[in-house]
Amino acid sequence: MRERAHQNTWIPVSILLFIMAGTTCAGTTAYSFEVGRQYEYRRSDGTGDMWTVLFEVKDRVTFGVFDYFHIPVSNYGNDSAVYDFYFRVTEEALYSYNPSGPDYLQHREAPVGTKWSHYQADDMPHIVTEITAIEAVTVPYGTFDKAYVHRKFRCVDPNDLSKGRSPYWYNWVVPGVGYVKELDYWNDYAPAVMELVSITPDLEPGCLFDLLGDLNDDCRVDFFDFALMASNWLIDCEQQLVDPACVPK
Ligand SMILES: [Ca+2]
Repeated sequence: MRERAHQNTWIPVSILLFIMAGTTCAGTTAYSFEVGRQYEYRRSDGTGDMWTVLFEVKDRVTFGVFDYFHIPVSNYGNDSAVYDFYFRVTEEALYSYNPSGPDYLQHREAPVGTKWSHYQADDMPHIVTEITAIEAVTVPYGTFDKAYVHRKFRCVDPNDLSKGRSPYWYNWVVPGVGYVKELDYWNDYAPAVMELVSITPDLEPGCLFDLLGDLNDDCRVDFFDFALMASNWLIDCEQQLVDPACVPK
């Protein structure tokens, strides 16, 4: 028993050092961005037109204290235009770079009903986002059991929508993959539908075996799984409903 007790005190200290070193577990971020990776989408609208939209992860840049993926998005409006975006990814969220203030929280993995807004200068400067469902989704790239549905709209005043608001648009975000679908009611030929077709180079397939304790699905039970468990140590979802680690099944 003493030996076991000794082992049990050693392991948490190791985990603490591991976390303090800033190492994150491979495959656990909300998005699968890597420099050189390309995401191909198919977009269509009520006119019957269908076109290809590309997200290309070009390089990484540092603004202030954060690193961002520089991602040019081309042909979103079927017009060959290219727009540069700068995103940073955490284990449960995606932020876009804001040169004049805190970054914009675009997506996060959180319970249904979670709602937030941010300000981006425009005639309707407030963008309101709410997680309205966590559900399965099928797109040409594949079927996923769990996608976070984000419903968004712009408005003049989030506390008084009678002053003016846009139609909704919806995003489906799959943990570990990213943005797989968009449904946009804010155009003349709504809805416009955009779906993920391919990722190049493709993502590594997950483990093909059910292995109890393999939390990051890499076919091994090792220290990475232990660190994942330790990062949620003593969280009680029935007592701490607002903890972002508590995701409804
Ligand atoms: Ca594992």
